[in-house]
Amino acid sequence: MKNTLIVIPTYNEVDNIKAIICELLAIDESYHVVVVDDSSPDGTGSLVDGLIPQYSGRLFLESRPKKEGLGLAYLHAFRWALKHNYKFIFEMDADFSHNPQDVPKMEAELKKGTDVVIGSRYIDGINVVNWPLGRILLSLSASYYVKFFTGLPVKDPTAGFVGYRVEVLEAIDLDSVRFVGYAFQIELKYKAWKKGFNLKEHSIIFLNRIKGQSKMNGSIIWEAIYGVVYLRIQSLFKR
Ligand SMILES: Nc1nc2c(ncn2[C@@H]2O[C@H](COP(=O)(O)OP(=O)(O)O)[C@@H](O)[C@H]2O)c(=O)[nH]1
Ligand SMILES: [Mg+2]
Repeated sequence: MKNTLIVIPTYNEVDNIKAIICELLAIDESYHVVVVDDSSPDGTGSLVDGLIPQYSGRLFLESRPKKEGLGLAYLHAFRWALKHNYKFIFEMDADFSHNPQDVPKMEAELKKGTDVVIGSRYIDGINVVNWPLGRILLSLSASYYVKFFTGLPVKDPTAGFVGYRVEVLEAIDLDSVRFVGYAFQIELKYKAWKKGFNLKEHSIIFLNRIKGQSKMNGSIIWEAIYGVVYLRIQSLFKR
């Protein structure tokens, strides 16, 4: 079984993607990266394509025809990862909000037996740098809201920096995952927890992006609000 795959979903990340790939692949020879690009108009996909010869066998590009949200991009990558026999699979943003140097520390948790390791902003206070106050409050309220409705014992349920043992992704019915934004992040953690896997939060410092634009929008927030209620109700019927 191959070792560790880092999945990076991209939409218009031409200013970030090369640097993050180079930094990740320099950390450990055993790391592989797959970029799932939704045909970014800024040429992110062709930039990655051009780097592939330099990192032959360690860097992969999966291109999707249109922008459909990061959830579907991740599901595509998870199916790809399962087919290619990776042991540990990471989710990570392209924009350096997640520090590549945290990957080996989080991977060490998986090696120690954790099933899902979450790069968490909220276990040692509030470790978010340069986000507007409104976004911090939104993210923190989302955390309390998720805890209240679902009981999920995680302080940062919308975190997008996550490492999974492959067994977790095998056990979750990927076809049943229905959300695409923050709700996607909540849904996967919730489903892993409900299946009895152990989740551990690893403290990280989250930096607001310096380059490129956030793709967050009102529909992502709305999806998270009703998504949490949906997950809770669905789990009542599944008992
Ligand atoms: N493939 C794909 N990637 C996306 C999409 N939306 C966001 N992303 C990527 O998901 C990551 C997080 O998105 P970002 O805009 O930084 O969200 P924020 O950090 O919540 O503001 C980045 O790497 C984005 O390029 C999408 O629709 N498709
Ligand atoms: Mg971001």
